[in-house]
Amino acid sequence: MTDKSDLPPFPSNPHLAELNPDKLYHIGYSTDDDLKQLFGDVKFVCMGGSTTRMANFAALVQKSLADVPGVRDAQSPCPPENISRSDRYVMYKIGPVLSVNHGMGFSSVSILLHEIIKLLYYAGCDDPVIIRIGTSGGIGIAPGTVVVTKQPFNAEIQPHHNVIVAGKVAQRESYMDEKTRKDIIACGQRLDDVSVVAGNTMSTDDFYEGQGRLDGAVCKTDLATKMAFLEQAKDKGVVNIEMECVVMGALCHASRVRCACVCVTLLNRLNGDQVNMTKEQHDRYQAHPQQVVIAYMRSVLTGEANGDEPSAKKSRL
Ligand code: R2B
Ligand code: URA
Repeated sequence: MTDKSDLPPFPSNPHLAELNPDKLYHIGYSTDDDLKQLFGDVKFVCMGGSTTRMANFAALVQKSLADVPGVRDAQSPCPPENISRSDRYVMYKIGPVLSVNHGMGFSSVSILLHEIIKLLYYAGCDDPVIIRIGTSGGIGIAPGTVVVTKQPFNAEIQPHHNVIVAGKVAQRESYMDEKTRKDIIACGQRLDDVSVVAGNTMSTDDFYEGQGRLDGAVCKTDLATKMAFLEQAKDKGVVNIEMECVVMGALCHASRVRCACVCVTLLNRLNGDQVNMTKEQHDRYQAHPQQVVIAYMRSVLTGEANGDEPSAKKSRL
């Protein structure tokens, strides 16, 4: 049972104080569980679209950070087991690292984040950070490049998120944590064979028409319009397109949780729409953000890269 009496008010929803229990339906936990005991040591929530990628990532974290206190001392089974209690999302815990999948697109990532942010709050986690490790389409940069997002943009190339709340469109600010981004980039730049850049990221709720592709089942646009769209995004500093970042930036900013988005580009959209790559190449590219984020987590957990500076925007969860 979670003792809510010690917790500060939740910053973005006063109604939560009245809920007893609060059921986190899509991950299968609730405040009837002792969330502090189960998740109170979580410092990093790493999330990505696919279930398999996040299972593999959990095993990689366990192996790569085996010497790091916290991870080393955690009583994790080998390989880590899925502790999600629902089949909507998978969830693995390796000491202070939670590895979860978020599916594809706004609604899937948003449902997961509402519940993960509440979980972190009820567990009393100290300044946790949520990091998306994913894939994207690049604009004018080489495939395989890792982009750490500066400013998220929506599919209209605007730097905010539009969400429909009870039948009305609400505009929400969407931000990434600046210090976290800089720390991640610094760690990534020390790795051989991985190119890491900072840039703006556009999120769309559709892979095909939303991203200006001409290869979906339905297409009512043309090459010139698509190229103008991509060029306009590029002029605003957008270097990659994916399907979750702007939502993560909005929900985390409103709830005062730090977040970062670390995505590899699979193709250069200025050259085409189809993702044409071998499975080996896909696996190799997909590993790049994981390597960068593992290097970052190592630096935080060992206190080496940050000089133990407090983070710029300390989460109040
Ligand atoms: C990147 O890749 C997925 C679409 O293929 C989507 O989840 C995203 O953001
Ligand atoms: N993921 C996306 O959302 N878009 C791409 O072009 C590639 C991966």
